[in-house]
Amino acid sequence: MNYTDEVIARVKRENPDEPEFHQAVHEVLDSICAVVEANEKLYRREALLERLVTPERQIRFRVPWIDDHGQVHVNTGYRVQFNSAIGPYKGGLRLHPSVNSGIIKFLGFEQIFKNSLTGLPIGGGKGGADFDPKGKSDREVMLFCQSFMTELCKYISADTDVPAGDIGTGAREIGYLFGQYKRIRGVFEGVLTGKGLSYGGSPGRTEATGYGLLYITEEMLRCRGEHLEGRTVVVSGSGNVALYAIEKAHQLGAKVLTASDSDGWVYDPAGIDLTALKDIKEVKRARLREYPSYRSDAEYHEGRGVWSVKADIVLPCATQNELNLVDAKQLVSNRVIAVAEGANMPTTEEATHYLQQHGVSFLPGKAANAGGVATSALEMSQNSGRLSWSFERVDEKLKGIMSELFHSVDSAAQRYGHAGNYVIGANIAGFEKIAGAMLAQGII
Ligand code: NDP
Ligand code: 2IT
Repeated sequence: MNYTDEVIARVKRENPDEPEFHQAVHEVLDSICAVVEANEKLYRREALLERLVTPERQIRFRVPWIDDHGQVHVNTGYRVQFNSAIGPYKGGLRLHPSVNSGIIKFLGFEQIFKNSLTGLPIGGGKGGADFDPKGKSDREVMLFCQSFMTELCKYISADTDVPAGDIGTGAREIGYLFGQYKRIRGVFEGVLTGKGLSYGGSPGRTEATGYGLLYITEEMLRCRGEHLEGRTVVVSGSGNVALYAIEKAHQLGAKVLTASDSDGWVYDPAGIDLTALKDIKEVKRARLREYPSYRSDAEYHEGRGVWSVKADIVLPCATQNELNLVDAKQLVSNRVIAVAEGANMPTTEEATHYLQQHGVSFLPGKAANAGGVATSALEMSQNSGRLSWSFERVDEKLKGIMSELFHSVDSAAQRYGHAGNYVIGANIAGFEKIAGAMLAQGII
């Protein structure tokens, strides 16, 4: 068995019942084979891959909280501090009933390579809880966040581990988490990113993941002599990433036809009305089925189905494994030219291969959605310097980071004889920097 296969088998053996973690490890190790083979003796002696797939630290804790009726609930909180070779652990907190240790590990593992690709000094981490903010009052969400942070604050700080948002964790939750950290630890520091602008947040962080997704997609198209302008786009999701992906797609002259949530999806032939969508999702925290009451020509469908809509560009922005092989076949028959992942691992491995084999340009999430964490790192810089930059300055930096990121991915793919395979390019470019830093720092 070759070294990468041995390590994949070991991960499956030592982390049973964690299919998403197995999937993320398989995708990365499978695509860095050439680099590993070229350095096999050294990597084996240093157990580099075994160390890479083993989190430096995993924290799991009880989160008790009281609902509005006086009933006590208990959730499980997680923080995986995966790899600090190139900087403090950095990555979001997911609040969703599906959260478990395997999901947090897959997200933390992806984050190592994504953060490396940004070119900024941030290590990989992720956390969250199996708490569902949907349908909870503000007070219940606050009590949950305070209880969660009462435990988490023992393990994080501005220089060691800096969490941020992810599914179910937006500005409201970050505010409550920050307040509790400050209260217990007694320090006002950049321990979280995605903060409100009046207390240390960076302009542009809210928009950054969606905007960055469109900046890198445009750069990829530009290198093929094409543009977003005049193109049709399908988007899944209607949360933070999806909303600002739609906004930037429209600003760049494309037309977004769809959005979705976990109940259903909308098709708006005139282009998604972002004001309506923001009102439903950001203001009312309501369901997408309300959309046709704003736009009478739009259709709402229960269940999944955005991938059946014919368009040029596909941006999955909801959750993992939401685009499978059947969907990929549909996209290819619809003559899609590019898929760029706004979400983390939204495309299954077999769907990814099918798309690539059929000439679809495929940008993996660790490259395509890196604008969010990159801007988080810019927020950390501003906090450390006790400064605040303008939106324009942050947005310009984000554009530059996404463009450089695309070219480092593209050139890594070319260097290893896989021109145009951005999965291989992203994994190799992300890995090379991490491997070098891990080797330089000795056996830790
Ligand atoms: P939000 O919570 O703001 O939005 C998530 C969206 O996806 C909602 O529309 C939600 O619908 C839908 N969704 C979530 N889970 C499911 C599910 N199991 N099935 C169907 N639909 C689902 O999260 P974000 O927009 O922040 O995150 C979206 C994706 O982007 C995630 O994969 C996240 O890890 C990734 N990401 C986020 C970044 C960020 O900066 N926020 C940065 C990089 C990646 P509903 O409301 O019905 O649950
Ligand atoms: O998946 C991700 O990159 C995020 N949820 C953002 C992490 C961050 O620290 O901004």
